[in-house]
Amino acid sequence: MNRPSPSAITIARARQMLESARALIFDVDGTLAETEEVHRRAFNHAFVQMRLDWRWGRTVYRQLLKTAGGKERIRAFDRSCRSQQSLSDQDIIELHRIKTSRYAELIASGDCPLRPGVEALLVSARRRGQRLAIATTTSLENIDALLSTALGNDWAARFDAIVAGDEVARKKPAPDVYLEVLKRLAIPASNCLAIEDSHNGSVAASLAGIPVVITRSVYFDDEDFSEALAVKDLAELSL
Ligand code: XBP
Ligand code: MG
Repeated sequence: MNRPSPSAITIARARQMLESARALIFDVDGTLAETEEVHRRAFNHAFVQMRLDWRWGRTVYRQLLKTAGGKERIRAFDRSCRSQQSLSDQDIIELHRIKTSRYAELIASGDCPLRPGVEALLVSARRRGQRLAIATTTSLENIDALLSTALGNDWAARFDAIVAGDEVARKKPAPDVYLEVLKRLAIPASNCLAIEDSHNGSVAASLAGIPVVITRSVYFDDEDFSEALAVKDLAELSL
């Protein structure tokens, strides 16, 4: 008798969790779309505009992604490359503003589509009567840039709750964004499913008591997700 492979078991289990959850809570960056490469380009654009001799290559950025939050990432990098922080909080806010503006321009070009299986899952979930939510570290501005390009200007109508990083006290891996989504949905954590791509996101959802399915993204393709169900992408779970 042919035993199912571990990946077949994982896919079957993840598919069952996706179908039976009362609400699906999506991370954004790396999960809905491979946006981190666009973020990285936008950061580098902002460094040039602010006349900083910084440039984040892919290898450095992969490490910097361990810090959730663009402003927090800039601050962490600044502290790592100088004995004391040289950028003021105002500098960081201005740098991040320039970066966010450039990110929106790059996303509007249409070069960053939703990942395989994402839109089909949003449609099938709605058809099953499931609630949909977003729990992300990025800003509402960035979510709007991505989803208005990918889903149209009425994209927000698809979601029952949308919580962005700056709306809560602590960013991932703290559970704050997920706890706020649960509050707005008024659904128990165990009846929901979080869909994530990073260790920070998996920890944040788990701390909120929410089961997690990982969809591997480019910048976290080598991450150890032994504590969660990990699939290559949501197209494997097309229902
Ligand atoms: C990923 C992040 C964000 C983005 C950059 O968020 O950590 O900080 O890298 O966006 P997600 P900002 O939880 O969606 O994976 O510069 O707006 O923070
Ligand atoms: Mg992510």
